[in-house]
Amino acid sequence: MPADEPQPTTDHGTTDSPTYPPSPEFAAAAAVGADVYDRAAADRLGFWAEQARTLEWETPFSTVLDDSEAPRYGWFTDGRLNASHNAVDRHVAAGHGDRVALLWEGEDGGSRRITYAELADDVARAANALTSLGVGTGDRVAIYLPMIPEAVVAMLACARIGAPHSVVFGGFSADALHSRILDAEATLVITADGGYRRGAASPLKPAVDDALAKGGTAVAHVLVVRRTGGEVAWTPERDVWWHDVVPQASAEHEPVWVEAEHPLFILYTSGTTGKPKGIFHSTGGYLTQTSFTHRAVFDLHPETDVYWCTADIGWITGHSYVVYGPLLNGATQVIYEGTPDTPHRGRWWEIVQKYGVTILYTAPTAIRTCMKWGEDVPGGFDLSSLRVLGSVGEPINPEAWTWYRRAIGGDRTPIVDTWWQTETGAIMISPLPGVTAAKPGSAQVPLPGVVAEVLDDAGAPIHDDRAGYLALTEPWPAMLRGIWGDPQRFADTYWSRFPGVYFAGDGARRDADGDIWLLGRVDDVMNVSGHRLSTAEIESALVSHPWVAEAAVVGASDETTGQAVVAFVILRDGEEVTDRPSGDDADEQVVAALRSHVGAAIGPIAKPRSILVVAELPKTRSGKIMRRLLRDVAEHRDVGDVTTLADSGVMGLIQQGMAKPA
Ligand code: 6R9
Repeated sequence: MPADEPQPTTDHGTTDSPTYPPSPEFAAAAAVGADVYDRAAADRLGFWAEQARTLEWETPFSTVLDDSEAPRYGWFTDGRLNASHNAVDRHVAAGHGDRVALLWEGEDGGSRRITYAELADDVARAANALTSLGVGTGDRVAIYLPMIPEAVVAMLACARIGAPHSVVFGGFSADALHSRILDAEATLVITADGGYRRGAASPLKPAVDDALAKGGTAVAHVLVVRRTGGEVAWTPERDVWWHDVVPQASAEHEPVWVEAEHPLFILYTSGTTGKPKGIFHSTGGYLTQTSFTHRAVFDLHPETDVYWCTADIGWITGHSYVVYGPLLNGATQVIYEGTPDTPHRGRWWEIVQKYGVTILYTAPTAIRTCMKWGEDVPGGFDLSSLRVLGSVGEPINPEAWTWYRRAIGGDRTPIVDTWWQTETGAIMISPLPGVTAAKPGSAQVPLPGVVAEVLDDAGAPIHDDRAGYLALTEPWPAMLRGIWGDPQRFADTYWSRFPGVYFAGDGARRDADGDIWLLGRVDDVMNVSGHRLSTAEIESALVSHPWVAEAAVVGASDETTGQAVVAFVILRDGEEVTDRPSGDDADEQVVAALRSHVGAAIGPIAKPRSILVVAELPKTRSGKIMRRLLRDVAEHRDVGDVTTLADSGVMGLIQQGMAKPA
């Protein structure tokens, strides 16, 4: 639960920072004009109903919002539709079958071009194959794949038969995969032999084998895509090659029409406790808002744009703005399998040039990394096709914003800084590129149909630039429908801080122009390179190691990754610890072992940047670890008020330890 006062995690600008209005030409041709705000304000539910009707419904809805079981809101509840029909078949039926849906670029230089008609066939075949493997409507399917076209096909095939997918990021470990498979009671896992990362084939299937060997799961089959051709261990009866069942299946498939509230997917995200939350989303409301926001925020013109979102499908951005949003709008998009610096640091810009990318959506951490590599890297490529740039995942500091606009956008492109969360399902706060005069560092205004406030401790709205808590005060179509299997945690986490109002967990302030500036998380969730990590989850991974007695983890600000994980550990003494290194470099060895232990328990992204072995942790008299002080230490600041510490001497010892490199 919120522990600290809202605090800025990055430098941010001020109300009198320069603004960048859209050019008159851009504004005149924009997909959405300024009038949309007034229309939505005049009739919010009518506005969302109008957006929902841009989808194709098998049974039209008459109810827009059902708030009878709030906060478990329902949208378009009496309508029926299918997500894959709307994302793919609909465009083929409308005569756009020959339009390219996916321009896939493998890290190893391979590429594939898939039209909407081909995608429709692939999805139908995969849906038939899933059915033949015993997956029924309502069953959960875990997807653990690299960024290859089959990942998109797999998600849409699940949606086609009404089987909620649970995509697990390919960088997560076997342990993390196991707990997610268990929690969702998935009956099928879709994976690949491996994928290409940093110039080499990196295996995936062994993690699935390890996860399932831990036992307790309901998994009947593992469907395996061949990507790298590497050796894989095989469990007959259970394991099935994708190429043995999908291409052979019929391309005829009647979609399963589901109720608007039918769960489309579960996606696990970090919360304030050690156990990740299975956020689940509906079908009708989620599709309505992802398609509207994708069109409006990126000014999408599907006939001419080439869109590229660099997110992995393992995160919500990959769900909403690689898979559902763009495909619902019939966009042509690039999907890239690998890392930005393989085989060279200009790889992204080479891709922009090769495909004539017009809209690019990425994260501040990537922008800051490119800044570090230098402007001459993108300068070596023709980026003149770009016309809209987007940012997501964490606050973007004005310096990075300005660099992005100049070095990538040729000082011409609008930038949309989009605030949203796994829980919100779709973008909530963002400029509109053809309407808003952009202010570097501020996500600015709630989108049409969205109502957000900055609240003080007592829940009263703040409009005078003071820091407070970001809250969403009206329900929205793509809102999470719950935490899988844990309605109490859903109510406690989001709806109890300010009763009846959604508490986002972010600090924010609203300036005199009414623009919102995000200040970072106010709870124990860290944001590392735009990925959410929980301090508690990493702490419990650390204490699961036999050498560790106690651990405290904080997010320290980091120039490139936004925040970095810094851990403080107390080692266990006693006779049972026999294998701990001793000698001169004992601490280094311990630290290395603990870092890889965290990597194995959660995934490489969770490995602490530094681990400090300490004798004591700063605690209040009630025994609560004072993370604020540890953050001060990790960020090399003078330690503030220590009067509530049970033992005020402990901070001196910890600071001495921090002085030497960990
Ligand atoms: C989409 C996504 C959500 C958290 C959120 C906030 C941070 C995301 C931001 C931003 C400032 C932005 N966040 N976008 N902070 N400005 N434009 O990232 O979802 O992984 O669930 O993270 O990310 O702290 O609460 P998710």
